[in-house]
Amino acid sequence: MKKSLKAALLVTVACAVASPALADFKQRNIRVSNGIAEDHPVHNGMDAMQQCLDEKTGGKMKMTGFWGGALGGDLQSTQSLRSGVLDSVVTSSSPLVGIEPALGVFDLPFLFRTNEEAYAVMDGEFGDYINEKLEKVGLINLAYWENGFRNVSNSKRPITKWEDFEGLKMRVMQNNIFLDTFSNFGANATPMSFGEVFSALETKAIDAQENPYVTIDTSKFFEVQNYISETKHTYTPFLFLFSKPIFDTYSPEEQAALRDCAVVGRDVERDVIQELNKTSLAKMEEAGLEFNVISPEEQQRMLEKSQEVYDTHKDEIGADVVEMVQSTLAEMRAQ
Ligand code: TK8
Repeated sequence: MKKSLKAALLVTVACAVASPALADFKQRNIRVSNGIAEDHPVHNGMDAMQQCLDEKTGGKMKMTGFWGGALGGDLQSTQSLRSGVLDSVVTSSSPLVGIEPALGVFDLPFLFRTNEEAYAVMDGEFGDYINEKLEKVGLINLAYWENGFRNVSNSKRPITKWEDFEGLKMRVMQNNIFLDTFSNFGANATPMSFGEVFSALETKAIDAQENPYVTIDTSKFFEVQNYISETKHTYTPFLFLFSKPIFDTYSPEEQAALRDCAVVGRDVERDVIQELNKTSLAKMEEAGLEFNVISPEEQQRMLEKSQEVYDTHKDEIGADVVEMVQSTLAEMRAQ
């Protein structure tokens, strides 16, 4: 055999061994819509996810992130997924309760106490159960990423007890559980999409908003706020959603690569958030914001005050759904 032919054959054989299933992957250009800014840890997670996809697919599946709501807000992008005109979105679960009411369970105030509790619920059977419900409304949740525990910022005063919310003009997500939670504390709560928050704070149309530290930092809300109070009133997941109509046209290998690599990205994203939480808070204090932490006793008072919010929303979320999470948590806490 001629030397060059032999060499060529060897290369072909080597490639076939290294990546036996490359034929199962097509060139894919996946648009990923994000409401948050480009320097949010979701970006680090997506880089890790991309590297994983490159390895699995020989560089065939490519994601492009769009940031700051460039492709539309959370709700709008999610609707575009359902109709198959957009591939993917990383969104908080909260604005989607109109599409899937069971997601409202995550919005119940003071449900989770730690990240570990949230991870155990989301990454386990319960998370799968919610994912099945999402599939029925045209959405594939590749994995639960993190937005995180939410804290309150405002331009008026420190929040040390629920009475301090009295009369605060407060932006809440487009979600009735949040609306009721803060109205119940006496705030003048207004639902608003994320993309409108900065200018509403800047023009003083609103006094207050609530989000995880890293989101308050990267979306620059702290630049137009004076107080930051650690309330940890809710843990909000980010869902890494994929359009079911588009997902259904992918090969099983492509689908598995997306799911597996979304988990790789999730772990990186969660880690980077834990790191950045500290730096984000330090940066905000350095910028002159007054910082306080509400006491565990006050958190308990807020939870008790919020029982009526649980009662009002339990049925629409699904009593079984709420009980499933509560019993998982009770088990964890008993250990
Ligand atoms: C980003 C949002 C945001 C959420 C909100 O798209 O709306 O306040 O917490 O992080 O999903």
